[in-house]
Amino acid sequence: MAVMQPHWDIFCRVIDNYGDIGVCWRLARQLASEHHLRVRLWVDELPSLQPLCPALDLRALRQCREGVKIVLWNESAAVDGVADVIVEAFACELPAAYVQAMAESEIRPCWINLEYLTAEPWAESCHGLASPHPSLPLVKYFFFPGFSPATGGLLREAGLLARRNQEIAQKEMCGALEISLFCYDSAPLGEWLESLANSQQAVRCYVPPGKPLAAVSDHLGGTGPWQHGNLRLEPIDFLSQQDYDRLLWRCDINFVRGEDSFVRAQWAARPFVWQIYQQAENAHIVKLDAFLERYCADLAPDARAVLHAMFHAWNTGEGVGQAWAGFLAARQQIAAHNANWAKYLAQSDDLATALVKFCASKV
Ligand code: TRH
Repeated sequence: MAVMQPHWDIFCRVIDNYGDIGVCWRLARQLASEHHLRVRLWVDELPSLQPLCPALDLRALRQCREGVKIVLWNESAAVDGVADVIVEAFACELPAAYVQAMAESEIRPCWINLEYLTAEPWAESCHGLASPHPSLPLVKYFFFPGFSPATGGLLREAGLLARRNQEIAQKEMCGALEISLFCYDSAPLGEWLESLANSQQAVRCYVPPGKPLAAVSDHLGGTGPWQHGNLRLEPIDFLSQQDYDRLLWRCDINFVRGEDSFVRAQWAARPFVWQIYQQAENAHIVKLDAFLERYCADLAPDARAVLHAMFHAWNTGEGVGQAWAGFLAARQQIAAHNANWAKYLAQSDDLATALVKFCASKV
């Protein structure tokens, strides 16, 4: 007798940028391809998914892509059956009718609130906590991604690091220092671009569309490509998630932002600089420091100071020129550290596996 594949529903509301849908799309694909689950991804805005999934049909209310059923989550989306596991991404609030159907279903589904990534220690104590529904016989569990075995881990596809190593081994040298620049339009580019323009070595910087390109255009005018002293800046297309990984593996240094590209840069194990998503009252700086604390824990004080200076300069706009000079000089040491850091992170279960195990323990 054929065994029914468990059915998972992932709900995602796009707030801004590509982070929410980037995480959900990656998770959905991995659950379907590696864990053989029937996955539906409910998303309230198809255009934000399209750059990540170019084959998406913006007019289709339901469609199947890369093994995932994608449903446009709007007011009229019908609730046609409750899944075995429901992932509510980033507290996006499920439709009331769906929650009611969950409460009425014969076998209670497992309800997960997938949280944003943070290195703050409180995430470890909150990971896996149960939150009973105030009026319905339902329990929601908090699931925190993170950097330690006490959390739900990080998204990492099977064989990712082997594919990375293979690709890096085949890399053809281009002679220039290659940098990818995925940043917000608030990034403090001025001093940094001048440092690169004046560098001894030729620099080639790849600039994705949207905010990164807008930030560069603001400083240099026009739409590029630009040759600025020894620096060449090349606008590139928005890549699929797989091709974006390849770009990170190829580049000598990666500038990343938000959540998902930040994680991918850690798997790439190249030196990287993170622009964190800005929050009110500088809450993001607390998160930045919590990450630096973990990431730099095993480093000698001088290297720790270099990383601290560069990440802070990039996020506050102060002292970028000097911090960059220090970062560049410590590049080899940072690369070695990042290789160890990626190995350490890869000792924990990847997030999809951890989530599958967690849910299995709750039903
Ligand atoms: O787009 P982001 O700034 O997303 C942010 C953060 O996630 C933030 O925490 C969240 O609150 C906010 O959105 C709403 O950065 P992030 O997280 O790196 O997401 C970008 C996604 O786009 C990621 O999945 C990588 C992917 N990407 C590509 O697939 N191709 C590309 O060419 C590029 C540049 C990115």
